[in-house]
Amino acid sequence: MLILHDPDTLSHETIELLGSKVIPALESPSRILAILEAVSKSQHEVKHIRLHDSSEATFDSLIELIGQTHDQGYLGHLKNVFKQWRDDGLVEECEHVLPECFVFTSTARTPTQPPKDIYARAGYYAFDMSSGIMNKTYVSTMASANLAVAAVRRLRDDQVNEVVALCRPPGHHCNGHKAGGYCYVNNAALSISEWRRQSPNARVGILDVDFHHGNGTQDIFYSDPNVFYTSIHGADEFPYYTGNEDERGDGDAIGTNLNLPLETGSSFDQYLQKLESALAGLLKHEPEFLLVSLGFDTFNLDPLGSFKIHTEDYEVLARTVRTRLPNVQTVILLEGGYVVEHLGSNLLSFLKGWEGSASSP
Ligand code: Q9C
Ligand code: ZN
Repeated sequence: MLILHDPDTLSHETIELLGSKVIPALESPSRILAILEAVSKSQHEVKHIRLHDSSEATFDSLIELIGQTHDQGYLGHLKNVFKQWRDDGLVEECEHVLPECFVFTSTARTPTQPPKDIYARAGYYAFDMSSGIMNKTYVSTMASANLAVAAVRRLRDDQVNEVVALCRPPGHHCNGHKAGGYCYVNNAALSISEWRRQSPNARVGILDVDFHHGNGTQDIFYSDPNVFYTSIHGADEFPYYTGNEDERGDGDAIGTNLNLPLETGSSFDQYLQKLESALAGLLKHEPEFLLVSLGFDTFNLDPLGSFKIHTEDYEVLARTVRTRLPNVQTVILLEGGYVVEHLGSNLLSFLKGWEGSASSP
């Protein structure tokens, strides 16, 4: 299978608040290095893409696509905040911007303008403290986003049925206005925007199998009847305030959002029952394009997840999906997964199940 990587995705390396401790973020460059190491010893084809060396036209069209989802104030913040803090002497070159105060609703109105205070802006454009911004965050985020776009171009140009993009940072927690959960640009939304450039009215399916609810992706497509979003995630886990079954979409998109929270500690058999519901929903939507948000934090040893899923289960997961939705062109984007030593084998297991099922170009 074709796997896309951009070396600039490795530059972002930040901190997070976990419990009461500020620690190096679990979402680290070593995740991608471990995957690259594993796939280099496999039959899969890894293609290195370098946004950095791309034409101005490529860069402009990327910015245009990102602008369809993310607001300009937010994007300007991502691009400039580190330098602003640096120029003001608030951080050293090797340090990180983290928010200290978030938008809250005890006032009668929600703010429509970014706050003037430079500290407050960090909280205006984020919803948690696991989305630090450092010197290279913008470069990596753009490289990651570009992989999501490049994957769709490959689907179309190479006439293949699936492409994997080793996105990093991940994307599914951020919406158009706020970073959070290690995410800065919603890569899934970008792939879909790129798909829609050629098929504006396409019916699209999103299967989110990261351990966490993809609140950002849900937000972005909540009122969009053409996009069916479904997620299997840990119940009552991060991001805590979203992911309930009663979130079903808005207006004429009611019924196109399907949340399937699963008790912490669940087995793979219990997981597969939820997967059946997810697939039934997707099949009914009849997507011409499928986006898989693939997280390996469902793995039994993951520090942030709590499902009892093992390496060989990913093969079954992938086969189950591909058998039910054969021949639908699919982009698979990497989201979370934090046991670095097992990421490679987990991905290989998933790809084995995917490729071993009925699907031919
Ligand atoms: N006590 C992704 O997997 N911290 N993001 C959670 C739980 C943030 C996960 C703390 C976890 C973000 C893409
Ligand atoms: Zn996750």
